[in-house]
Amino acid sequence: MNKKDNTSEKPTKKIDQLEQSSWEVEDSTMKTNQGLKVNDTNNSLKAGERGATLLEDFLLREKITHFDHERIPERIVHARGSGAHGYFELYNPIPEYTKAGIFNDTKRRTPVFVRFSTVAGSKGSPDLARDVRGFATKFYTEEGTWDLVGNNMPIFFIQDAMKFPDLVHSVKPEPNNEIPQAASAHDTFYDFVSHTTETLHNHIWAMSDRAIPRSFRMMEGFGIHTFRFINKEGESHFVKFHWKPVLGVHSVTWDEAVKINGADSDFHRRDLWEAIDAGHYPEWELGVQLVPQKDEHKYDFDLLDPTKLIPEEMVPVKIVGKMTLNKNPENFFAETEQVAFLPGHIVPGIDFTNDPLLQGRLFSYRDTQLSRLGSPNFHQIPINRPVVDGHNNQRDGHMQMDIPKGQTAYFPNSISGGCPHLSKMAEGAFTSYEERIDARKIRTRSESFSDHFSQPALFYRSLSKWEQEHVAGAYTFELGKCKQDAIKERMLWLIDQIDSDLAKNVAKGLGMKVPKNIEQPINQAIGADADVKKHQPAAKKNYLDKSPALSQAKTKFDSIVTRQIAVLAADGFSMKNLKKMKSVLEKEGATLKIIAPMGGSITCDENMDHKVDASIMTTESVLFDAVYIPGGKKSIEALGENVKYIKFVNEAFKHCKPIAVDGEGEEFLKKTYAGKYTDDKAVLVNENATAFKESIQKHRNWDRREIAESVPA
Ligand code: HDE
Repeated sequence: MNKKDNTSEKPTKKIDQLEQSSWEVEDSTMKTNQGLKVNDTNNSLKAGERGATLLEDFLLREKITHFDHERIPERIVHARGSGAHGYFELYNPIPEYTKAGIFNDTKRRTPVFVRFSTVAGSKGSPDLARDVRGFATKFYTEEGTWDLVGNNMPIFFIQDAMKFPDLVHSVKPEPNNEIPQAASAHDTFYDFVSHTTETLHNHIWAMSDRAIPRSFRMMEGFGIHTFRFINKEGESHFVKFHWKPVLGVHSVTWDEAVKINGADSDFHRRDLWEAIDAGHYPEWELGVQLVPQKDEHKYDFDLLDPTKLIPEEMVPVKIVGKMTLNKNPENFFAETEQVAFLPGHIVPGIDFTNDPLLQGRLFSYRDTQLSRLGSPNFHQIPINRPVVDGHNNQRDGHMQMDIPKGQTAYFPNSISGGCPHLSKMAEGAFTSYEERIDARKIRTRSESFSDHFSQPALFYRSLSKWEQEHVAGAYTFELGKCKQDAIKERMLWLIDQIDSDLAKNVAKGLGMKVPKNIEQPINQAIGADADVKKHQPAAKKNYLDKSPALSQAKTKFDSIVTRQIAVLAADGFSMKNLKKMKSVLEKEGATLKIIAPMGGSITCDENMDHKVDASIMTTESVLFDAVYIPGGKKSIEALGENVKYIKFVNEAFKHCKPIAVDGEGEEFLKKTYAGKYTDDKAVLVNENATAFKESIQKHRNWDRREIAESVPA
């Protein structure tokens, strides 16, 4: 993790460009948009002190008209998002695979802007919805802008762009009553999923802990589609992109997610902002899975099918560089809201495949920006401007920000000496990979896309026991929220095709039985004239027993950087105890926050005042990663008299978090559930700070989960 250093880590040209275009004025006088100095922005122009407002009031009209148009349409999906600036650096050149400058020049520090998002909820929806997260990166490269518009799961719900409106309409609030917000747990979504079996793989990921991340900074990212790398010789390799978070992949529990949404619905947004602000810059390594062109048909799945991943055990992820996010936006709207990502923004050395979902996206995103940002000039908005300026004969349009000069706006011309002139491939021009195509024009789905069960089953098999239990809990919750039994039955039958134990567990929770047969054919995502049998999901295959890379239990557990530790204390707490913990945990990058009975400050047993970070009335256990209770007789007595502290610790215990107490803290612990289980490896009584640190590194003690379930918090 890099520490804050404003000058040396500035992502060069892009930030300079943004700063130049930012709204900076030298004198602080208020002026209208036409530069007129304003002497009153509080009162409209009236006919007399108590009279009617005059139509003449151009100051009122300018102010109100601008306000009336402050909102732009929110994104139809991924409306709720948070962004940050940073840069990408390459470890080693890979010219054998791609000629892209960003993958060949280790001296470059390519500026990036990343926007993380949820998918289903609207702009003001809570951060901890069970949902896929968007992970979109704009690389401002010297050869033009490259957008890698991915998610935090390596596969997508559907195989063909034609199904996207159906998918989104099914998961969005139901159209008659606009309920539920930012939630997939309702009939229309499961009606769609249970009839569209290609969704099952992404769906089981959405039922896993990946859908409730601890932080954007602790999520993987994936380009999902198979793209192409093209080298100088014009050779193609298939490539899949992976972002690997340096902090590892960690999540919260569902019970926590529900409570976090109430306690701090900006939890992820705040977490990202505060980490960057504190100089704990989030980092991800970029990895690529490479498949030579000749191996296109080597696998048991189709590389063009976006509902399939390539297990890392079959094609390893080659780490090529690192991204660091080191600057918060100056203005949410100007940057995070107006940023426009397009999968069609690529650079020489990267190209598309015929993945039918990707092909549709190449159309959709430009179209979306036209309606969202309202003009084909959206590339002129500062956040969307490439670091190499465009130069062509496109002209005019809404909100033209440039003043193109000269007499000609066409090609070819002689009046302007042929400018702007064309460039050759050898000079770095983009040319498409010359893929040979010899085909019939046809509206259908390839049979090689019909395996809908093997990879959901592989994913489930690869999870640890606790992860599997969370998946079962999520299915049970989601289906439990559905009203129609027919939908639940279809889902149970489908889950049974993935894993029969999983189906039995879910059925038990629903108070239902797994149906033996289901009215066939179940997959309805086919054309009216299609051969129905041919399009039903193919029999499950087992080409790999397990893919450990898919399990969060196999992630990194070596850091406590940015972990939030609640220190429960009142007047008279032991300073010696707190010092001991602070010196170790803060050195390792964790943040300790004093949670006192009231705001203001408290006095320790050494008679010093300490600023309170939050009163117990204004915060919640779910907002912290671990709890520490220093000793001090008076302090412990005060905590023991306040039921909110007992609830705080009970919840931390329920969520399998590390809890440490020192001195008289042990007395307080006895009043909580944690006090009954002091042999628990993450309940530490009078232990050293290093033991607590190691416990926090492990994120949670999942071995506690059965006992935790019984805690009525
Ligand atoms: Fe998107 N998607 N999408 N999507 N998507 C949008 O574009 C769309 C898909 C993803 O932070 C929209 O600017 C279609 C896959 C992210 O600004 C829209 C299809 C993946 C973001 C759109 C897909 C994504 C979007 C809405 C099926 C992962 C947020 C606003 C063919 C690889 C980007 C906008 C940001 C946003 C369309 C499928 C990721 C409507 C038609 C697959 C991260 O254009």
